[in-house]
Amino acid sequence: MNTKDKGFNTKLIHAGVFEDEFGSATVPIYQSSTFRFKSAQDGADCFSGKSKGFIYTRIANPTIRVLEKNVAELENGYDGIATSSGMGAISSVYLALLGAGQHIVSSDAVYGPARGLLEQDFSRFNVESTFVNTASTDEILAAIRPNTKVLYVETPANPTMNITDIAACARIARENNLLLVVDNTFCSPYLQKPLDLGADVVLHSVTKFINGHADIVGGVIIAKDPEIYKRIRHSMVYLGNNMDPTQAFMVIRGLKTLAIRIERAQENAIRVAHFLKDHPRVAWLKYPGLESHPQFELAKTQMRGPGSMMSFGLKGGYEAGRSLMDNVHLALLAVSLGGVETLIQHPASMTHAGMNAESKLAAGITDDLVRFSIGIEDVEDIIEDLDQALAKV
Ligand code: LCS
Repeated sequence: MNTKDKGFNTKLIHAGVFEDEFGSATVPIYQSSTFRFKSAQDGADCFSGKSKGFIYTRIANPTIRVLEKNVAELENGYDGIATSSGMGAISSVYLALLGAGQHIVSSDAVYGPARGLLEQDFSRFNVESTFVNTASTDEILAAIRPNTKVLYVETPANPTMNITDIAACARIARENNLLLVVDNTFCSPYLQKPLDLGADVVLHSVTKFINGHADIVGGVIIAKDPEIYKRIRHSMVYLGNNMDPTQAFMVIRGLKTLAIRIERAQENAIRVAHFLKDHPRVAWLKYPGLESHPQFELAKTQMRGPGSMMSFGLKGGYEAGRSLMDNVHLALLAVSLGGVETLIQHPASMTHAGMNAESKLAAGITDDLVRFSIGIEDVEDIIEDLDQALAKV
């Protein structure tokens, strides 16, 4: 079905889906590592690109292609590349777009290993990196060097909830001949479409909102330009960062409810944010849906809604936060985010523990910061759980 002119929810269900000979209502799992050629010539044609036939699952697979095409359509991109994990997506993009002697400017508050991979590993291959608060265009401009090739942005940033102006970054990227890569994990294409705002590449940890059920790990990359797409697919295939067909099936299943899950989680998050902002034990709260967020206006222009992620600190700092995390019953004390269940975690000692103390502080990942991913439970229950835990702090 051609879904190009259809609405977002219709695309979620039908984009990229092919009709098989049995009329399956859902996408079949092609759990095959390899595919038979019709003839020796057909095999040669598949390898040369003359034929579009499938060859080998690390390169491409019919089930995985459905997910890739679907997400590419949701993001208004040229095509998609599914990966084993969000880090598989990030490492494939770094490998494709950076080389020895080149430089990347990145948001300072990004998912810990996305930064660690540059600082600890790509640095060994003479790739330089600078981390700045990309919410400030001045900081970005000051960091750009003659050898800068990539501007990498996570917005809202994990876990500070800082928001970066994607359109402004796209202008900077164009003027300085850089590629703009946006990690859209915190929003999903339902809330934010970076390619429409001028980004060149968008990527996701589909482990989060896109799959949404805390039962698989995966990633996806979408490129706007065919040449860039080819470069990134090459690095995914050569690194072996591919997704597995059953994993793709699970993500396709989760993806169908993306919009209704996000609407519900966001509705809950708005209620939770209002509860927390007035609570006497809360020192600060950062949620893009509150006017107190420093980039509240920017969030309204580039995000369809404020989403369901928030960070806050308690009076009493880390000790108080730890007590809160130990006393919640409904919210799971766990890393990850974007699932149907409410999760709470402490970035400084968990997701971002790999960063050194100085970098954490500079990026605003303070010791008192507690991160909350609001799920789709009944909001009264989420608030009641928080309320009783806060009373024990
Ligand atoms: N990008 C963002 C924004 C993320 O939050 C994560 C994981 C990744 C990329 C990497 O994706 P993965 O390889 O795990 O699929 N974020 C996590 C977090 O905040 N807690 O646990 C994982």
